[in-house]
Amino acid sequence: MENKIKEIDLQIEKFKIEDSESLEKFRIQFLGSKNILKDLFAKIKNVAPEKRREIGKSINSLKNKAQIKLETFNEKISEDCRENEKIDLTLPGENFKLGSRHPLSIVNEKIIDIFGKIGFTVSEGPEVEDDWHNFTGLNLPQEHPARDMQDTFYIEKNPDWLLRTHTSSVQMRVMESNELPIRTITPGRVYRNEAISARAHCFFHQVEGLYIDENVSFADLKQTIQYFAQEMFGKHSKIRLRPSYFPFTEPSAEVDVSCSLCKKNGCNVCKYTGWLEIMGCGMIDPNVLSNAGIDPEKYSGFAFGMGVERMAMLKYEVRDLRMWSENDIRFLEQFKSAW
Ligand code: 2U9
Repeated sequence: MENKIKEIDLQIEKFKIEDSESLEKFRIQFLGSKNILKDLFAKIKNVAPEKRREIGKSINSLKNKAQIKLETFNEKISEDCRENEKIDLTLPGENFKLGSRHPLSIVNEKIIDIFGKIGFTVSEGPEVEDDWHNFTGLNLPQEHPARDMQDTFYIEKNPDWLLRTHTSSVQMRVMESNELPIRTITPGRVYRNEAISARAHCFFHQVEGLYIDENVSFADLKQTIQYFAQEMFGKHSKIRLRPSYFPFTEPSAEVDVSCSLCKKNGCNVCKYTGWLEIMGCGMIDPNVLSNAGIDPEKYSGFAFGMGVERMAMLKYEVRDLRMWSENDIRFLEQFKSAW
C-alpha cells in the first residue's frame, strides 16, 4: 500500500500539464468520479487496523496535492488564454441600450413648458394632505355632496389626513403663503379610490393652474386656454367651453378642443363629434379666496385642471389607462423621441 501511495505521489508530481486538454486529463485521473485515489480508499479495509489511520492521512494528502496542482494550473492556463487573446481595436463598440423619458414625463414637461412661456411658475406640495387643503378650504365642507365625486383614500391613523384627490390642495397652500399676484401651475400625482380598469385608475397625474390678480376676467381665462390648446394640439386648434359645475369655481366650464385627427370631420377618437374634452376651468369661487385670506372684493382669479394621462392618450392614441403605470419596457420604448 505504501508503495502504491508513493507511486501515485510521483505520478501527480510528474504529470505534465501544458494546456486545457492535459489539465482535464489530470482532473479525471486524480479527482474525477472514478479517480485512482478512490481505489486506494477502498482498499484501506485490507490494511492492518493500527496502520489504517496513517494510510488514510497519506491518501488524503495525495488528494490535496492533486487539488492544489489542478487549481494552480487552471489559473495559469486561463491567464495564458487572456494574454493570447487578440483585441481588434478597429471593431465598433458594443451598443449601450439607451433609456427613454416616460411618456407621461414628456407630456408633463410639455405642459409646464407651454405655461412657463406665459409666466406661470411651478408649485409643488404634499401628497398626504389634510382635510382643509384638499376639501374644506376649497368650498367642500363635511357632508358636501360633491365630496362623493372623488372617492378618497383616508389615512387610518388620523381621519383628518388623506391622499390628495387633486392638486388644488397645493394651490390652496400657495394662496395662503404667497404674495399676490399669483400665476402658477401644480403638476403632481393624485389618488382616488377606484377599481383599476382601462378607463379608471387609483392614481393619475394632474396639472392645475391658478391666476389671481386685480381685474382677472373670464376673457383672460379663455385666452389662456386657447393659447395652451394651440401650443399643445397645433396652431389651427379651436376651443369651445361648455357650462359645468365645480365646487371651487363659479362660473365653471368644461373645455373641448377641435379634434386634430379628423379635423372635425368625425373619427372614432372624438366619437364622431369633432371635439375632444381636455380640461375643466372656471373663475375661483369668492368663498375659496376668502378661505385663503384673499379679499374677493379686490381680487379675482381663474383656475383650470387637466389630467396628464388624458393629454397623453390624446397625443399618442393610447386607449388603456393601465399602460401608463405598468412599466412594460416594450410599451415605453416607443416614446424615445422628445415631443
Ligand atoms: C383653487 C381653486 C380652484 C381647479 C380646477 C378643474 C376645474 C377640473 C379636472 C380635470 C380633469 C380634474 O384631472 S381631472 O379629473 N379638473 O375640471 N380643476 S377648475 O380649480 C381650482 C383649483 C385651486 C384654489
